[in-house]
Amino acid sequence: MRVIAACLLAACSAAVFAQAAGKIRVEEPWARRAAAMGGSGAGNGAVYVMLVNESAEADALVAVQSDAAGAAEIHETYRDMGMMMMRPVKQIHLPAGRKVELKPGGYHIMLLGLKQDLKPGAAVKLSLRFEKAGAVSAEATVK
Ligand SMILES: [Cu+2]
Repeated sequence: MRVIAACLLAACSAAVFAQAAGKIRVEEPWARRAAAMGGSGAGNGAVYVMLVNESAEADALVAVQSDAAGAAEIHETYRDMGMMMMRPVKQIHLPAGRKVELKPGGYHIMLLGLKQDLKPGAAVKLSLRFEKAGAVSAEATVK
């Protein structure tokens, strides 16, 4: 315990800060099955998460991968003629030092062609790729 404390206070702190630079924190990812749109077997899901850009540089979420689905896309929700629609976007901009929340009615990660049943409590593994921070793995809890 004493060794760890000394380490944190002295030499290691520089290393810890260096490691944190250019990093994106992926907070509390969660997933749910998407409302059925037609009766196409496999079904889709959506993942929501808080992305925290802890670096002094802007970054962007540019791609997502998940073994739980045939494909994963970054989507935004928009309203057209009073209907809630969604469409893929190339990226989600993450300003330096800011949080961007992916949430119902806004940005989300779309899981297309689920290979895994999204049962509440189950975990969905994801890999989020950021323009500067690179790949960050995350595990979303199904709600
Ligand atoms: Cu979507």
